[in-house]
Amino acid sequence: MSNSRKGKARQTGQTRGAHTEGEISSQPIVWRDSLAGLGIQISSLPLDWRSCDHVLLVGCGSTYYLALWAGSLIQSQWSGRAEAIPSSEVVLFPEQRLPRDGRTLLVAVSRSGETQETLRSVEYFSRRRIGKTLAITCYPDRRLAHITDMVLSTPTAQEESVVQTRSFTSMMLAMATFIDGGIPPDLGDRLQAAGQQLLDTHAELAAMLGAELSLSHIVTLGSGPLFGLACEAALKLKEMSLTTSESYHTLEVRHGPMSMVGAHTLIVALLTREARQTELRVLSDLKSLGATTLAISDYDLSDSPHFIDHHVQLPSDLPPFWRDPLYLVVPHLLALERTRAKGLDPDRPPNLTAVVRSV
Ligand code: F1P
Repeated sequence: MSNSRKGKARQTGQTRGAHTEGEISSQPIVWRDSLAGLGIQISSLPLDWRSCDHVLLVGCGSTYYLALWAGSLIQSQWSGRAEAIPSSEVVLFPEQRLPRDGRTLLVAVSRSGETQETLRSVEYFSRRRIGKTLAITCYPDRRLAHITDMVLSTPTAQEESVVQTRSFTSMMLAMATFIDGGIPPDLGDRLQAAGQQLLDTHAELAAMLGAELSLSHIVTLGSGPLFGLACEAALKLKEMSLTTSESYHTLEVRHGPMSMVGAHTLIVALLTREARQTELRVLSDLKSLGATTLAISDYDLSDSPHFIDHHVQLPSDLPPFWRDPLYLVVPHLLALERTRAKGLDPDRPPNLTAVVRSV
């Protein structure tokens, strides 16, 4: 290829994905706006989930992973039962998957509010009259919001792209508002500042790692609620950059998947405080197999253990689960950069549509 053609190809590669890039980089301001709206909505939501016996959370793809994150968080602070399942499980196996007794709240998460499996799961649940339904969505005017009893929405997070980025992190804030029953004071400004700082500080790291195409296998790890976010990070890399990516509960990677780890593997580890020592030992094992490691934590690792190649530190002074959207910012950038480095278009992943309308 001539130099001028190469230059042109590189330029096209760089400008592809304008929607996705805009959606990723606008997250801080969109979070602040979403929180302002959610503060008003939550004040008139007529239900406290603690008054139920079960909370069942459903979604598809990204929004199922959001449900996994939330289910784990709810369960960690409650003696009732919280469970996240794909919407399709309710549609296909209702007798097995719906609680038989007690008061159940169904929380249906869907960016579009039009995914058939999620609509069908709500319709089925409502027909059974076993409890109330809540929609968490970016579209308060679409069908899901019309068929549920309650809605929390983040319309400013709507997207042009097929792949969910700011919609996901903003719906996490809707879920956090629901779990907390309100919003901590000044959170919008603080989260906006923290998000902007992450974007500014780690753009170069994401570009450098994203361009490292010899890393052809990406494994994302997370324990507890962070497992759902690890799944979402892997899905971004898969959908956008067509990279073989897998997600595991952090210690699970040692039970089989480790056989595939080597110099071609990038480990993206979302680390918890609670399991710090054990999780770091897993990273050390993976490094000794030749993997490159990227750790994302809300604690300091400046003594830089030799087995951590790259570290993203999140602020530790934000309330616990409210800061969780920050875990996804660098994985978003990494997916975007890798997609561009492969000459693909982040706005147009092959084979995917924004909404799956058939069951
Ligand atoms: C969820 C979904 C995902 C898919 C893609 C587009 O839709 O279809 O299943 O992986 O990211 O979104 P929704 O119900 O959240 O609108």
